[in-house]
Amino acid sequence: MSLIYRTAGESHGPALVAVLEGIPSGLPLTPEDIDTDLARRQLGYGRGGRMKIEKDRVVVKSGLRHGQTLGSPLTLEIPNLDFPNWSEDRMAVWEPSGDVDPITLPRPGHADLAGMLKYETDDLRNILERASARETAARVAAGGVAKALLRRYGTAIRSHVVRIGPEAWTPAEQPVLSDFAGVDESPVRCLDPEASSRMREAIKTAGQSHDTLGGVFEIVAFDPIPGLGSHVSGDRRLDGRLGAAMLGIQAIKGVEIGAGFELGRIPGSEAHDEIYHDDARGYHRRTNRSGGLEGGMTHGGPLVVRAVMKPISTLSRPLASVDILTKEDRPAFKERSDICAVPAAAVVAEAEVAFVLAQALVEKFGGDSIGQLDAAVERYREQLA
Ligand code: EPS
Repeated sequence: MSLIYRTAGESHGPALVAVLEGIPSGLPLTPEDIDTDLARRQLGYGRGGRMKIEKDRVVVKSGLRHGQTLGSPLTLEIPNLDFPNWSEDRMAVWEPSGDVDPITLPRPGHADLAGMLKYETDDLRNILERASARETAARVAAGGVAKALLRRYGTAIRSHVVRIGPEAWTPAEQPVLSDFAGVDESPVRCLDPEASSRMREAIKTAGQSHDTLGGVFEIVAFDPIPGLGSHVSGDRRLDGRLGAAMLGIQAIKGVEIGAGFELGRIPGSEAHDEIYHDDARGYHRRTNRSGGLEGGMTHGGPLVVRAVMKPISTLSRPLASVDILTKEDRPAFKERSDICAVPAAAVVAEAEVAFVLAQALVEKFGGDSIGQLDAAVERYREQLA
């Protein structure tokens, strides 16, 4: 059995839910393993009014007893505290008591228009409620469980923002684990204080001009077990699986692993990470242009993934659109939204990277209980030593 998750839930519906299957029995979990990341996802300069309403906390509905997983499907629910404001009319689950105006002005860049054509609706709310990035709260909850599993085997996952709109900051050297200690204190989750202020200003300026901003973030997984993923088939290469996981996040339009697109510019003599060995460290590298993956497998060095998020498509000064009922030219509709959610997207991407690694871990080592998994990992580590 491999490890899978599914989410369900609408942005202004009763709740968001994640169901995970394949977590071995006996994994200890605490509420903090999930709630800490849920709270981190709500942060970041440039979020909208919704984040003042929601206090995302997990309610576990199945799969856990006395703080340990049972090996059965784990159901994680995050109630939408805003739902009572929508439950009678716009998001009534059953027939509403009065009329509800449909939304008919699709936003360029959003799922609205393609979704309306595909799902045969003339109320765009039927599409946008699920397309909303509010869904990522459920992914982060699932990622909290994956992180707890990985932590047991010494892997830690961190993220930082390296660009917001025109303002960029790239560290001179690949950051180490301790560099991330204060990253959540930055209003934009950037490791450099001076760049943080520039990024914050850029968001403020965008907000003042009724605009939105995207950006770039980087995820680093420290000390992955070597040999996760496989070179033998395309769908088992971790590069592809991580790419798909990143591009499956709302508004993500590009992904790089390690030096990424830069590798197209430099010669082979500068593009690879030379191999060394000593007794203390075993095999190691002095550079990490591969981003920790060779042949689609972890080699044990830090796994580095970067992704770009496009600017949010809900604009308070809307772009040109067409009314889907009358076909008249009209500005797109406005909905309460964020100016910039790149810092939050980085937290979501941590969860996705964690899930891909946890999946690869469970595939490689198997076992239905955590004791069986521990024993298999231990045997493998002895083989590597
Ligand atoms: C939210 C993400 C954004 C917010 C949403 C909450 O979703 P979207 O992708 O639809 O812009 O706008 O909040 C609201 C929909 C609202 O009512 O303010 C999130 O990350 O929780």
